[in-house]
Amino acid sequence: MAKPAAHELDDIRQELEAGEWLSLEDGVRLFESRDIHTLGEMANSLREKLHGRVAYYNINRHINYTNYCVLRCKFCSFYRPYPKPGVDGAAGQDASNGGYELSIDEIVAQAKAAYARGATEAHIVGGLHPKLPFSYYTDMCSAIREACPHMHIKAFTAIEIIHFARIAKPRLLIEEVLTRLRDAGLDSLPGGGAEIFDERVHGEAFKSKVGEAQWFDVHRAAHELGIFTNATMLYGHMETPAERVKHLIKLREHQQESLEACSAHFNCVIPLSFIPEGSELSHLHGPSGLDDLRTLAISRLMCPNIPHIKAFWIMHTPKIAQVSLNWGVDDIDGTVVYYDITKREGQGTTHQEMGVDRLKRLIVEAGCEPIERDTLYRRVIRDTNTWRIKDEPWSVAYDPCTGAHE
Ligand code: V47
Repeated sequence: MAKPAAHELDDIRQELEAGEWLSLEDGVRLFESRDIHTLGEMANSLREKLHGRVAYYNINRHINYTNYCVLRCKFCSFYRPYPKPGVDGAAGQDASNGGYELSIDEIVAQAKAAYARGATEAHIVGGLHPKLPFSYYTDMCSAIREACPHMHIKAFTAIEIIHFARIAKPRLLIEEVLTRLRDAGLDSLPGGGAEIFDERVHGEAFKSKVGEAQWFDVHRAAHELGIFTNATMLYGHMETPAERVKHLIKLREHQQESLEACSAHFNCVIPLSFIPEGSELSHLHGPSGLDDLRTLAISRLMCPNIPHIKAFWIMHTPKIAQVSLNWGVDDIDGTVVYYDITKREGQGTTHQEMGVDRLKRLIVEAGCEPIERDTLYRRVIRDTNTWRIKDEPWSVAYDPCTGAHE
């Protein structure tokens, strides 16, 4: 009998089956291959090896405390310049350019409302505000901790942490910033601000933002302190496939160091699909659905030592997030509720909410078992109006009827 013809991706499949890490060249070939079925199938096989048919979601609330930012990143449609005194009027909600900053009371009210509806996580990020003191951020964490004792506070990207170290009086080391925030109630760091780790892309799209070395310094310090973090990759703007693959390789190398030397590490990679609308790069198309699936699958294959791959439905759309559950992804994030940084699902409004029923339906229709997780991927167990984390002695009462989560 004739031997079946060798397939163009056979060698990559063999490397994966042997548990080897794929090279830069392998990753680029996966981006170039027209055989998207084999790519999806290989990513799904690794996903199933790690998580079976389970797919995670969570009940969370995003809070964006300000859109004032000292940076002017070309890909960002969220930032507003801080008003100059006597020119644009007073800072705050009424500023003429759409800028805002929330008071601690407003932030706590948002967190409390979500907690009362059963949310397990507050995801808090904002622009680099030129005026707010470091105490604003520690006060924010301690006030939420007091009002919502078991709510996981996942807050502040690496870029914000570096900003806090600079504005604190006297200046602080990264470790000191993290320790003070943790003492005030911070639990983990989200993965934002990584964009693409490449000098060329950095120079063109987000020149004034701190670079790769400092992003990793913050995550290294967090991991050494036992604080878990996430990692992102913002793709589909000015980068090449090779630059995406190099970014993923840097993440897995850092992860290996943390796994070997630290008590915490990256929990997940979140490839973020660039949304051009409203940004200085609005002339670009942004990634296609196929590019999204390819990038999610390749992220799974390039980073076998990072446990989870998350498709953030706000940026991928619920439809792509659902399909990606068979392309390497095991997590579609959460209820979100309000999201200011990009607007697609909400057709221009910041109210971008997905009910638990819809999250579960997307997962079940994809042939997976929906599991509610907390931020650290521990199982959340719900009764009619209490929730608890497996193996924890406490439980939280909530009222499922006060909102649209159910
Ligand atoms: O840091 C900014 C990106 C990030 C655009 O850790 C854009 O669980 C697409 O990091 N199009 C914030 N993306 C979001 C983020 C995140 C989201 C969900 C979960 C987690 C997590 C983290 O969004 C920014 C930036 O990289 N971003 N502008 C844009 N136009």
